[in-house]
Amino acid sequence: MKIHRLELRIVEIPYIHPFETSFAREEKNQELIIRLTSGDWEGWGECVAMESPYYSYETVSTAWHILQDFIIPLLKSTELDTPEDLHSLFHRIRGHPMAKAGIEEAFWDVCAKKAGVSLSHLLGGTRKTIESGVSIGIDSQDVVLQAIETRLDQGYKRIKIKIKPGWDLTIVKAIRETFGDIPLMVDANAAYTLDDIDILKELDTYNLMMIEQPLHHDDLFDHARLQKELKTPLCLDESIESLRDAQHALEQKSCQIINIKHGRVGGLLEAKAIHDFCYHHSIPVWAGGMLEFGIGRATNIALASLPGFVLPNDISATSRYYTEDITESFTLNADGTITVPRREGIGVTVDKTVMEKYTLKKKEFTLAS
Ligand code: OSB
Ligand code: MG
Repeated sequence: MKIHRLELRIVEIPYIHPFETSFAREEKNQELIIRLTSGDWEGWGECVAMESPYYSYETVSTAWHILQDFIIPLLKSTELDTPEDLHSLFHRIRGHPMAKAGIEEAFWDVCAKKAGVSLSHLLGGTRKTIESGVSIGIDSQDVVLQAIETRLDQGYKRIKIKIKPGWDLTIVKAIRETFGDIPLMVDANAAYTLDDIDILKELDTYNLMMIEQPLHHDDLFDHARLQKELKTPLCLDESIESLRDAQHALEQKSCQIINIKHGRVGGLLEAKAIHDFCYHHSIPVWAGGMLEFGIGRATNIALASLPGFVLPNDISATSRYYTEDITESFTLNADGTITVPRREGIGVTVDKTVMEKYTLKKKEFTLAS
């Protein structure tokens, strides 16, 4: 198939609550939305690069640049049949996994629609529902405890809180005192070093499900040293950018659990390869999130329907993030799960009127006639 037209647009939607991590406090989310057509088929992708280079070096602007100036020209009049074909096209472009993943996602959507199956089915998904957890940002103790109570009442299967030096032991202790032994984990987004070993050892006494990415964003070595000192499993997010990273991390015991985000690893093909490897070696994985809009959320859900996603995912109902979204909303089932869309492709419909309302910039490209 040929890709005939492609559209890039930046869409910005405010969060219901500001979201604070160890790297930033943000009031809104910008995503680069990709629409491509092949004949009468339409595919959608959501590039998860953020506005600022704090989680990853990519930004909305670098993704736009890489797509417009390097990836889109390669697609001109090119015949592509599978996501593998797409990868061999942009293989020479180093890095920029989120830009690549965004366009790959739109291509998978078209492939699934043409095949008349859901994205979950095309990926090899086996679950009808996925387990939903919730990620709670840094805030005052009252706000965090209240948020946890609300989310537990709604039925979320586990609570993840963001931590940073100075916001760690006190809040974890308060949560344990208030809510007892709920499924709880912490995510530091690389805010600690091995010099903080005393704090990390103290965190080790709270029966956490895991500690996510405590150390440097690109490290495997120090995490292996830390894991030796702790009984709590370490989970890597930022440090795993490819299957090779996952293999190296597991070989040197840098972690016991992996958070898979297809944007971070350059697409669903690589995400599935990491999943397959971990599944084969009985390493638990779960799907991370980047506060996606409906297109990205639908894709995360399809990915999390694979059998190795055995831990609750950072995939919450739309209402945890936004009052209005560019697709229909995802809701939480009574048992704390979200239903995997069964319709063809990503299984959600983009509301073009809503999307237009939040669009900051757009550009269309004609690739073949
Ligand atoms: O580290 O998992 C992370 C959001 C933006 C950037 C990094 C992270 C996150 C989250 C949000 O934790 C998870 C979600 O989408 O619900
Ligand atoms: Mg994380």
